[in-house]
Amino acid sequence: MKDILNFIDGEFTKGTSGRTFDNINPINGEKLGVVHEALEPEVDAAVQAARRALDGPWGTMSVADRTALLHRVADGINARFDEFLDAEILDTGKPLSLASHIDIPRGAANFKVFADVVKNVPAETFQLDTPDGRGALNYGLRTPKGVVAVISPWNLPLLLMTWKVGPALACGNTVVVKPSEETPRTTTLLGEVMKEVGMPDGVFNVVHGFGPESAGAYLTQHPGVDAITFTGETRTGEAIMKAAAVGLRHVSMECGGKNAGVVFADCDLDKAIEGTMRSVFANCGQVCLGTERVYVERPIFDEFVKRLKSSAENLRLGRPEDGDTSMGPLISEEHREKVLSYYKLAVEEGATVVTGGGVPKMDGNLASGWWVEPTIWTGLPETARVIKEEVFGPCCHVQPFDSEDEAIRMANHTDYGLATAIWTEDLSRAHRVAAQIDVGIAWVNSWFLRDLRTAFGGTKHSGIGREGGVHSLEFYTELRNVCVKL
Ligand code: NAD
Ligand code: 6OD
Repeated sequence: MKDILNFIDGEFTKGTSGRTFDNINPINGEKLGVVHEALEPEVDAAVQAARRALDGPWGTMSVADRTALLHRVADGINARFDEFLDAEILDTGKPLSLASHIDIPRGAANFKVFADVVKNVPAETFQLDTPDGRGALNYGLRTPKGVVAVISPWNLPLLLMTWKVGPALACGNTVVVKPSEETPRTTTLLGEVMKEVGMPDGVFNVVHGFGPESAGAYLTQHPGVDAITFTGETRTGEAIMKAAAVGLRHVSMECGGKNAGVVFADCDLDKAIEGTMRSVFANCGQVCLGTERVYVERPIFDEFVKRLKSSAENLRLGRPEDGDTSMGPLISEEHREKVLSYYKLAVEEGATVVTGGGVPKMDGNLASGWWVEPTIWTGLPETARVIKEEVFGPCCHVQPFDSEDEAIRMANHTDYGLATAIWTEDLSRAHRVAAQIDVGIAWVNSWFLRDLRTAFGGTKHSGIGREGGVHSLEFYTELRNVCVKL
């Protein structure tokens, strides 16, 4: 059993707190090892190391050298692909097929793509006429924000952490990362890759722990942090924004969702079922972009529910490495209690359980893991809590609608605004509906189809700001205008 350590100023360290917490395998509840918790002294050391690194070789490195180094980080992840895969699977229990196609490749791509974005985005320039006729030239100069705190969640640990670290480093910042306490492994492994590829000490630091009274709170409250980029629950985002208000630190917030799928009768039903299945059940429903509310036009409602039920009942729950496993467990016992409480609540609120709703019977030692059944409900009123609150589990409610306007109204009837998936073969309708659902990301006849150059983020309680492509540069740099009188 290998201890999981903090990574500060280029060194792996237990720190001085002496506090550890258990690293648990979600598939069977077994303890895999311990994680060394960072408290104030470790967080302070990490922030100071990150600050020093800004004044060191990292701060003076040319963009060409910096971006080349980030390409080497991506190559370093790919060179140790199987180790990253094993680490992610141990922490999350997700199917190997998912982690090997999505999580780990995206972990590497996040470094390459943003290195290339930084090299290719032109600066803005404006020529100004002046009374003497000689004029002036304005140009925008991007400088790093400084020390960036990255607070990341457990559902796509490497993918979502590097989605922030990639652009932050590409823009010349240094980072202190606080991965989720549930999933410390791949972030720690990235520390090894950073060392191998010659990243200067202090550029990438990792502190482990929880939120309140632990590494998360100490990091976001630290006055040496210039900007905070966060992915996680909306309520946590609110707490972090309060911390960031002191000293007017910049924040980027990628928070929860209660996303609607809208399925029109003119859709290609095979594609709509396949896409809705992925959007509801991928990663055991633990995807912020996932669909928890499905609105289906009445003429195909019964057929849709019948086919979705049959597909859900064909999902194979099992060990990550088994080739036919399509769904893993939830992340933790605590999260399973939360999801099961919604399963119970749905029934209390009057739902018809189409399938699932409980705990599956698993074989052998899997019986002590955090499994739940894929679940589909119908029949809830729009006022039900299960319709309004994010469950973050493998479940959805399916509801009929009779007109485009009604579908749009119901899709928008939520405090969240992250994503939607619209299923129709009528392109005019697709554009019309996409323009009217209040979200940051609208997919048409697809789901989680990502182009990292595009804006990513949410409206309402789903977040503040946009990352992706040039939008990441906007968050991770300050834009200085230089005005040169000619
Ligand atoms: P969470 O908010 O519980 O935790 C996220 C991170 O914040 C963890 O590292 C945690 O330790 C830390 N944290 C908790 N309290 C803190 C505090 N007071 N100060 C500083 N740090 C603190 O979220 P989670 O349970 O890990 O992830 C699931 C949630 O994340 C869901 O709501 C999901 O929708 C959301 N999410 C959103 C996106 C997006 O892109 N919008 C992506 C993935 C997940
Ligand atoms: O693909 C991404 O860049 C991204 N941020 C995905 C978020 C998924 C939420 O669980």
